[in-house]
Amino acid sequence: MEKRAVWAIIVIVGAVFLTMHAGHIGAVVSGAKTPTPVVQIAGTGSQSQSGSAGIPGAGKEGVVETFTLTASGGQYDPAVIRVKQGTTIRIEGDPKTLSGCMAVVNIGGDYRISKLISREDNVIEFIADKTGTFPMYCDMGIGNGKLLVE
Ligand SMILES: [Cu+2]
Repeated sequence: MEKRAVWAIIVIVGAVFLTMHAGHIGAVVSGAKTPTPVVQIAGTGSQSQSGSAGIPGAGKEGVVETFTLTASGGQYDPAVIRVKQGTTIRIEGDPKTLSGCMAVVNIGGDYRISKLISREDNVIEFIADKTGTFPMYCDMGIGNGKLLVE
């Protein structure tokens, strides 16, 4: 391959990478502001009784807590989603701020959730049936979120 062609590929790949991870690079440039502490405390999320009685493992049967997930500077907000075991968690992702690799929301550990948030499909819903602290991160392994199930 011609040298010029090789350089063109390097430049294109670099540009794509920068676009994908603009949020993170922005965070690094702006001095990576310290993550906000616990924003969501159990009970402050909008709670509603749904008709979903009889959910397997439900401790707080039928309780649905809804969280709106946004991102800025490579950090998810709320940084911590905290619920009681058995709660149905409904995460409504904001497609405007969840862009690039931040659009892929992963919840690790035993939950193994991975979801691409889009305008058409922005909801992650599951039952918090396992207790513990689980990392919530983007497709690049950043985002610094946490799911706390007590
Ligand atoms: Cu990312």
